[in-house]
Amino acid sequence: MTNSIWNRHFETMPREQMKVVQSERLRDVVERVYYNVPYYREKMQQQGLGPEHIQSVDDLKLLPFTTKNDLRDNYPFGLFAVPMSEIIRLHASSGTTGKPTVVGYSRRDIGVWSEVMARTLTGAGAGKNDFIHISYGYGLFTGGLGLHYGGEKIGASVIPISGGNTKRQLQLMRDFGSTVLACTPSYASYLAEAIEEGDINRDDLKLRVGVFGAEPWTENMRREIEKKLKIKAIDIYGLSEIIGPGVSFECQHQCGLHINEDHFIPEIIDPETLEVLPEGELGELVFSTVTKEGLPIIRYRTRDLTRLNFETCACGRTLVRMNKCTGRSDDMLIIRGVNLFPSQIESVLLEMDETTPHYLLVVDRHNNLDTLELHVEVEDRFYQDKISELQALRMKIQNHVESATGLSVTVKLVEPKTIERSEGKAKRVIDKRKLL
Ligand code: DLL
Repeated sequence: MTNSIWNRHFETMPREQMKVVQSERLRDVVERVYYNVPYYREKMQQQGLGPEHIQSVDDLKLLPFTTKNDLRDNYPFGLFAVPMSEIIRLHASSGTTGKPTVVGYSRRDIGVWSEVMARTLTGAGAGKNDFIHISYGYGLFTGGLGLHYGGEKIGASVIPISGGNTKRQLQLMRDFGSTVLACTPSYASYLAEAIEEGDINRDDLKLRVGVFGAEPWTENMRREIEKKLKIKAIDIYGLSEIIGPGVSFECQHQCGLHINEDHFIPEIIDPETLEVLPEGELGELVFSTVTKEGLPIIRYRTRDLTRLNFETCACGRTLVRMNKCTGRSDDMLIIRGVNLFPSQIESVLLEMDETTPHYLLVVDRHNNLDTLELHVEVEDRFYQDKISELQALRMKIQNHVESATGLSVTVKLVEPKTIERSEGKAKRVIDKRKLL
């Protein structure tokens, strides 16, 4: 089961042939949005473009970009390309401000979604004999139902437990003999912690693999989860605007996430100049969906930063791979002129024995100067130490953060288990400057 491929035809297709498939599908989607979505027609007309100008994937760069704001401006259904009678599902992702982004699926779209999720789960080594414990939220968030349909498609026994009530989660995981855990990496590490403390031992569980995504996580965090839960931790990536989970997935080799590029064509652009970057360079990931009917989307700017690798993987898949995303062009904080990704702080904390990866960054501004405060949970056994030792630890963290990021930070040590745990996406930053 381990090295299976769900759709050998598309997942191992020679790259030249993939380009032909993509070009054909691109011509089709451009025609569909041009004639069915006034927003796209107007934007293309403004640039003097008609469907006839887009013949192959090489012409993709001529098309205008789409952003989250464009979706909000057309809230709720303005970018849908089929009548509402053809839409059988709606999901929405909460924005940081204002209106949510609404996405709609036709019956065929749900089929495509199940297909790409079947590839994802098969890539993780799951099959029909597995029990998939889905702790991603069910509801408007795409995580729960996305994994659900994929799990059913591969014939696994799906457990739609959704989030919440960790004690019960562990109990059912043990009683049902769950083998695959699907949740955010932060919830996986929370579960690991709950196992360390609770009545259910790791050895009472049959877990062997985790499919984790929906938020950035580092290699260090992967190692930590793999060690504590004794599983293989697989990274899965996606976003509601493109389909939900199922956009890309790691295989057993854990060396980049295979993009389902017969459905979603990736590009990497410079987020400043918006130029397409040469192969292999780091930049912002942009996707065009070429098979979606309900909400086809052209050159969607994800804000996620990564690079692409076009080499065939050891697993045999020819699908282009993206690197693990550890940052977004817009969750990047700029503090006193220095760029900071929360994942940099996480890496520092994971490398120290005395701390846990649970932290909160509080950014504020006093007298026009940015301030950065880092709240860190200390491992239980260290928290009992003398004040002078804790003081030394505080200094040590400050120094490590400073040398890793070039930023001075005020560290506040907090008691174990006092930083709020998340069952969904972790909240790591409070930026009070935005409220000014
Ligand atoms: O998070 C879909 C999803 C559900 C993916 C379950 C994987 C598993 P949104 O809520 O629209 O959709 O958030 C999308 O989350 O642009 C990334 O910034 C981030 N993200 C998703 N997966 C990963 C990942 C779902 N594996 C946004 N690594 C994306 C890093 C991720 N960031």
